[in-house]
Formats: sequence, structure tokens, C-alpha cells
Amino acid sequence: MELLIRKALDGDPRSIARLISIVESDSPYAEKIMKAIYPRSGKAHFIGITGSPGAGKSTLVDKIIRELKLQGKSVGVVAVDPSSPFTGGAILGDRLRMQSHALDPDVFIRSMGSRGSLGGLSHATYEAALILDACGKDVVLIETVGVGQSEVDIVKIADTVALVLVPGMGDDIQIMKAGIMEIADVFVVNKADRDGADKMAREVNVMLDLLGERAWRPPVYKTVAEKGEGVAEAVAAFSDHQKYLQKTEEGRKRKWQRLEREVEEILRREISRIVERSWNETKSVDLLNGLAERRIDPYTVAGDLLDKVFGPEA
Ligand SMILES: Nc1nc2c(ncn2[C@@H]2O[C@H](COP(=O)(O)OP(=O)(O)O)[C@@H](O)[C@H]2O)c(=O)[nH]1
Ligand SMILES: [Mg+2]
Repeated sequence: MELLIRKALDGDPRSIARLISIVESDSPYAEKIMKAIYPRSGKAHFIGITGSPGAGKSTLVDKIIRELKLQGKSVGVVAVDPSSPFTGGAILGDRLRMQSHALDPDVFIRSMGSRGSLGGLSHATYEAALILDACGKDVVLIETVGVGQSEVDIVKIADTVALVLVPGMGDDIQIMKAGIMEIADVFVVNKADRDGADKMAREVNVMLDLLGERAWRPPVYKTVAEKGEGVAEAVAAFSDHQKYLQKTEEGRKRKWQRLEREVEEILRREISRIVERSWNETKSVDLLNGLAERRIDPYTVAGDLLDKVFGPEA
């Protein structure tokens, strides 16, 4: 294990992949790995790329990687797709779209399904990003399918959130109701080769006006991801946003919030593990019969169990 961690921290892609798999599988080694890598993390810029399925996120990520590489940066990608455990199809698609970097040792691409807590985004996503960070990636791109909660959850992980929109598609109505306007730091209107991109960009700006004055006014860019057009400008905005966070109170607040949530998430996981173990030891035919026959109620059962685990004072 020590050797594996050392090799990963030195940037060996296969060792990094192994570490992420171990952490993802929730093995008893996961905590050991996270403890070992944690002191080396905290340097990378985490950029969330979110938006509706088909908006062009993976295509865009591919071009963002290219741009970052031109700047001499090393890049890690975590692509999260909730449909993957069942179909695998979407993830294959993501892979294909980022294939131009498949053989590049400086670019690490990882796809994973989303399950577990943190809303739609699994904690493993965040841990994978931390591992990539510790293993020397300058930038970690996190692609999430913008369905429901995961779209909003990305803000808990990423320093900078880019929301990818496309002309038409009724996105204009969608974004307003999803409360997504507030979480985006940069707007990307992709597929600008299609009609309506200017209108879309204007609408976003109007909505940003309605949100009122903010220290960071999210810029709106038009891109044609397939051709790489406009991508350099968007990437420059990501880095402007990072600089903004580094020198403002908002940046510090975001960081602290994330750290708080990290501890809370670990606490939740550990506590439920302990409680579940105790419940599995406690439950019996007698007890379940008692519940069925209403000789005892589930609140009392749960309360007794908690008393047993944490003591009656808790
Ligand atoms: N016309 C056009 N199509 C694009 C553009 N960017 C991506 N696409 C296409 O849109 C489809 C979905 O792209 P993908 O990157 O998989 O979207 P994702 O689901 O958001 O990751 C693919 O067929 C892409 O080739 C663009 O700028 N213009
Ligand atoms: Mg994709």
C-alpha cells in the first residue's frame, strides 16, 4: 500500500487509477489512502463542468484539456454520469470524446457512476478529485450531468462552476427554475454554430442583471466545442475566477464551507456505519415480532440502540 501511494504521488497513472478504485469501492484501505494523500492536496483548481445531457460538456472538456496543456498544466478529469452503473453507454461516449488525450501521461481521465451521498454526486467523486490534486494535477475538471441535484451539488466540490447551455432546447426556462443561475461562475453557451446562441447569451445576461450586483459577475462565453472555438477565452475566465477566489473573503468562505462539509460527510458515514453494525447485531426475530405485534415501537427501538452506542447522555 505504501509503495502504491508513493508511486501515485509521483504521478504514475496506473497507481493513481488503483488508488481511486480502492477509494471508490469503500474498502477499509480507503481511509488510509485519504489520510496519506491529504497533506499533499489543496493545490489544484477544481473546475466543475455541468449542464444538460448532450450540451457538449465532454466535447468541451476535451478542448479545455488541450488549452490547459498548451499552458503547460497537468490535468485530471473526473466524469460523473448517473446512468453509468446501468448502461455504461454514456461513459463510453465521454471516453470517446476525450480520447485525443487517452495516451497522454499528463492527462488522467476517470469516469464514475454517481451514487451515494452528497446528493447526486458521490463522495467518491470528491475523493477522486483530491487524489488527482495530491498526485500533482494542476487542474481537475469534474464533468457532471446536470440532472437535478448533482447540478447544484457540484458547487460543493468545485472552486469554479461552469454551466454549459445550448441555444434552443428550452434551457432558458430550465435554468431559471433550477436555481442554477446562482451557482454558475462562468456561463458557456455551446453549439454557437447553431441559431440562437446570441439570444441565449443575451438572456443569461439579462437574468444576471436581475440577480443584482455581485462582486464576481459571471461572464458569458459562446463556444463551438467541436471546433474548439471560444474555448481559450472560457479557460482564461476559469483562471480569473480562481484568482478572484484567492484574494477575496468569498474565496476563503467557500474553502471553509467545503472543509466543514468534508468533516460532516465523514462523520455521517462513520456514524451510520457504527449504528448499522449495532442494529445488525441487535435485530432478532423476537424484536421484529414485537414490532409487528405493536408491543414495542420503532422509535423506542431506535432510541435504545442509540443509547447503547453513544450512551444515554447523547
Ligand atoms: N453543432 C455542435 N455540436 C456539438 C458541439 N459540441 C458538441 N457537439 C455535439 O453534441 C453531442 C453531445 O456532446 P457531448 O460532449 O457528449 O455532450 P455531454 O452529454 O454534455 O457530455 C455530440 O454529438 C457532439 O459532437 C458544438 O459546438 N456544435
Ligand atoms: Mg458527457
